[in-house]
Amino acid sequence: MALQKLTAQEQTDALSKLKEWSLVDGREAIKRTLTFKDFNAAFGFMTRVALYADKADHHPEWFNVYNRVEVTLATHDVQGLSIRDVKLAEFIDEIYKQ
Ligand code: HBI
Repeated sequence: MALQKLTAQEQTDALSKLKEWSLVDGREAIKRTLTFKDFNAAFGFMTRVALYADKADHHPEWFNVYNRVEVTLATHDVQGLSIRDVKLAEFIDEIYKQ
């Protein structure tokens, strides 16, 4: 089945579960900022996410400076949010907790 864009209700439901994420102003995308003890930890996190993203063929838009990583998720193919963004956000939350 083709990738579907989340409906407004599905977006609301997803964001109610993804409590650390927020909508990007003026864009159907979600964002979260994560901080780590140092750059090594931040880059290690990014490496884990990168491997997941490449396997899932769904890549984050992100910015890193030292121990901070700002992540934005959206699905270009549907010009909005899809289940892939929810799954990637869940993965990010899971490994960030570890
Ligand atoms: N990553 N975030 C994101 N959104 C996409 O639509 C996307 C992607 N990675 C690869 C990908 N699409 C491929 O399916 C091609 O559309 C580039």
